[in-house]
Amino acid sequence: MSWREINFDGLVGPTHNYAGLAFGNLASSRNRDALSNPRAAALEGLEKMRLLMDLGVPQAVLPPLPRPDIATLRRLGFSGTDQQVLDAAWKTAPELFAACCSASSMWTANAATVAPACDTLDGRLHFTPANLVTNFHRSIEAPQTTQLLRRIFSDPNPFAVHDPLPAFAGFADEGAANHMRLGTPGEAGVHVFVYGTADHLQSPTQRFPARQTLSACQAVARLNQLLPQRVLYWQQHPAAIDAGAFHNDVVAVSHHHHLFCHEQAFVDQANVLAQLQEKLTDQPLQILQVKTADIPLDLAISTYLFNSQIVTTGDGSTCMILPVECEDNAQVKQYVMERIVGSGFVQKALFVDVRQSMRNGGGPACLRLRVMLSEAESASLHGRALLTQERYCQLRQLIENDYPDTLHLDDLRDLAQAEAMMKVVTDIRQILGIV
Ligand code: SUG
Repeated sequence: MSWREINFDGLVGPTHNYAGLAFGNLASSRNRDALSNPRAAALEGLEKMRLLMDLGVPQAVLPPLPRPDIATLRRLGFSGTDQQVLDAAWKTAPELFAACCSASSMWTANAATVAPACDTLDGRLHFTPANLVTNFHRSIEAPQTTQLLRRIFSDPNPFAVHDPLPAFAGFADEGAANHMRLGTPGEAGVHVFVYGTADHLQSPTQRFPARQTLSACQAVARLNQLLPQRVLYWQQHPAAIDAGAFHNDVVAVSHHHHLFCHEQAFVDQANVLAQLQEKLTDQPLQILQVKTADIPLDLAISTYLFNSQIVTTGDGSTCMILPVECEDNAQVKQYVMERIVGSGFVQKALFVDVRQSMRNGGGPACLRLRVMLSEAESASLHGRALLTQERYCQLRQLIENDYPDTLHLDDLRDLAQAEAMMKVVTDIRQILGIV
């Protein structure tokens, strides 16, 4: 049986904007209130998907969630006609209005934690959607993402989509961004869960919140039916979180037997890496740890060096997809060419422009959820989420025709504009056969 890792990228939604909603995410705070370009943002994301498809890496698309989320505003007590709801929220609670307009579901690395069937006790592919309770605008994604995953992975024989963990700070969960699955596709892998705090009432950080708890990681491992002896729990280094690495995938990325991380990514790093090496016995692990002396944390975070994708391309080689910000910085570019490619850690490095998403703290790896599927499971997917040349053209045309070029939040106060944005999402779902 052949297995393949499919990247499910979130297509950027037409309400993409900069509202400064994510405390601890430096880019989000810095770009608060900047004018956004939804059309450019969606095209950047789509071009990244096409690049991967052209490299022979299976690629799929998750549609954006409909925004503005008027139903959530009603749950918060705004009433009257839809126009009155939008007006009242805008005037009296602009931060709630902004939260309900956010296109944050684009960062599908936070959609769920995934366990492939080859790793689970019941031989099914498991998803636990993330509750994202640390940030309100993200927490409202959870039920809608659950529904979406249940639509695409609807066959209960090969797939299980759980409910998100209970919405409690002690179970704060941010999904695959804090999880790494290492090993050969189709064979029992090792699952590394990375938490920010073991006690939600006493964070080890000084400056920024730790978004993932140990209790959440343990619950997800149980739900996803992982063998306890194939699971590791590592603590993210508080210094990394305080420097702006609000998720593990800002300081580390893995793929099969590759692990690329900053030397300040984890607490007790030498030990935890040795534990991983011990568990992963089928093939030697290739670890590249970047030294602070070569790339300090703040430079790693401003360029998003670690928010790269490591992929196996159609010809079997390993390629790293990095944000163009890494190419623009001479020090980081030199590191990439000499130490990452030059050392043979990967065969190739390609840089992609996802600047619109980067301004909200979302790099190439944030935009994708990896799902490892057997051939039979791929055939059971509902709809047309897999990207093809035809789907690419349809999506590109829709974005060019229907997405706003620029957007400021107050544009969405107007119900006609808000409804036009929701209609775009419906049309995308139609293209993807997810209705
Ligand atoms: O949760 N930004 C997202 C970025 C998520 C990146 N994902 C990963 N690292 N996997 C967040 O901080 C900003 C929205 C705003 O400010 O308008 C935001 O939600």
